[in-house]
Amino acid sequence: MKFLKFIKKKNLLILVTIVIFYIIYTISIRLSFESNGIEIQRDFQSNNNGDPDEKFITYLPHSGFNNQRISMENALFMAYFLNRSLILPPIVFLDGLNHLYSEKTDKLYSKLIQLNHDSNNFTSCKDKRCKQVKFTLYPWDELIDMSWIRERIKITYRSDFNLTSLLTSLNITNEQEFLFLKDEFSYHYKFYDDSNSTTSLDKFHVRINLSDLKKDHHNKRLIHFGSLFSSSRIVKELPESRIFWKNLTRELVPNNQILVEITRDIINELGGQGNFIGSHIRLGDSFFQVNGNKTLDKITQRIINDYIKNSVPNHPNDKLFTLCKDDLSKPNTVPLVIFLATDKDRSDPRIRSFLEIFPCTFTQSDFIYSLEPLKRVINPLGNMNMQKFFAPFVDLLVVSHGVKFYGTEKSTFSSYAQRLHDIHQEDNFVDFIS
Ligand SMILES: Nc1nc2c(ncn2[C@@H]2O[C@H](COP(=O)(O)OP(=O)(O)O)[C@@H](O)[C@H]2O)c(=O)[nH]1
Ligand SMILES: [Mg+2]
Repeated sequence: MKFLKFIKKKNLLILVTIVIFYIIYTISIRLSFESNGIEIQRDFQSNNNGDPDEKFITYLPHSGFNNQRISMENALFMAYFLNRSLILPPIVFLDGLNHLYSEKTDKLYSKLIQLNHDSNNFTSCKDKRCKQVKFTLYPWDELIDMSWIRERIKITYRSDFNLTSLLTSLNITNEQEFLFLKDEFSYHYKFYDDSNSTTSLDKFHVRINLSDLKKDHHNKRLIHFGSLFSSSRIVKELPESRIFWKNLTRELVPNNQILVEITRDIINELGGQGNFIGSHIRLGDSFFQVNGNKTLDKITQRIINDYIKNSVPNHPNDKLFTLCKDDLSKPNTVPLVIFLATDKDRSDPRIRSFLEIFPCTFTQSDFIYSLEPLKRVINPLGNMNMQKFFAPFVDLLVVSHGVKFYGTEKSTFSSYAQRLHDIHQEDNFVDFIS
C-alpha cells in the first residue's frame, strides 16, 4: 500500500515537473519571437490554416539591403492596391558576396532556394569558380518599425524560398490557381496605378495596369511577382496612392533598440543632433568604384559651397576639436565636424584626400566603445550574430541626423539616408530616439 502511494506520489511529481517544464519552454519560445515587442508569425508554411478565400501576393528579394528595402516597400504598396495579404520574405544578408541576383526569376529562385535555416553557408559559383558564402535570413520587424503598415495590411512571413512548399501551404494544386509574373530580363514589368497614365516605360519592357491585374486575376489565390526592385517600378499618380506612399515612406524607419542606443551615443559624442554634417561616400564596388573620384569631388565641392555661401551651422565640442585642431592649422582645410559613412576605410587614398580638406571628419571606427552593444545583436531566426550585418545601419542612422546630408548619386543607401534625414529635419530633429 505504502509502496503504491509512493509510486502515485512519484508519478504526480513527474507530471508536475513535466507541466512546469512545458510552461517554461512555451514562454521562452514566445519571448524569443517577441524580441522587438511584436509577436511575429515566423513560419508561414506551418501556420497558414486561415481563411481559404484569403488572397496573397509575394515576390523575390535580391541584391544589397537597400535594393531589398525598395522591393519590400513596393510589395507593401502592391498589397494595399490589390487588396491582398503580403507573404513577406526575410532580409537576405550575405557575407562574402555583394549581390545574389539573376535577371530571370527561375534562376533567381534556384539560387535563393539554397538559403534555408539548416545552414548559414551556401556555395556560390561564377564562371566555374565556386566559393562558400555566409548568410543569414533576418525578419524585417526586427529592424524596421512595421506597426503603421501592419494596421493596414495583413503580412505573413516566409522563412525559406521553397516554391513547392509555399504552393502546398496555400493549397494550390494546379497552375491555373495562381499567377506567376516571371521576369525574363532586368526591369521586365512596370506597373501603373492609373490606366490612363502617359508616363513612359523608360528602361522597363512591359506595361501592366494594376486595375487590370486586380480585376482579371481577382480569383487567383496568389500573384507571385519576380523582382519588385526599383523606385520607378510602380507609377503612382492617383491621389490616394500618393498619400498612402507618403505615409508608408514616413513610417517605415529603423527602430531596432540596440541600433537606436548606439546611434544616440555616437550623436552625443559628435556634439548632438544638428551639430555635425552627415555624408555617405560609396566607393566599394562596381559603378561606385569606377566613379569614386567624381563622387568625392562632387561631395567636397557641395560641402565647401554650402559652407561658404550658407555658413552651415556646426558647433564642434571641445573634446572633438582637440583631435583635429592641429590639422586644421594647415592651409585649405575646412573646420566642419563631419560624420562620414563609407564602405571603404580611412586608409583608402580617396578617403585620405577628403580627410586632408576636412580634418574633423569622424567615422564609425572612431567610436569603438559606443559600438560594443552590437556584439549582442542575435538573429532570432537561427541565432547568427548580427554585428557585421548591422554596422552599415549605424552609419545610416548617424549620417541621417546630420544638420545637412551629402550622399552619393545613384546609391540606394544614400537615398534612404536622405529620406531619413528629411524626416528628422521635418520633425526639427526632435529626438527620434525617445
Ligand atoms: N558600413 C557601411 N557599409 C556600407 C556603406 N555604404 C554601403 N555599404 C554596404 O554596401 C551595401 C550597399 O548596398 P545597397 O544597400 O543596395 O545600396 P547601394 O548599392 O549603394 O544602392 C550596403 O548594404 C552595405 O552593406 C557605408 O557607408 N557603411
Ligand atoms: Mg546595391
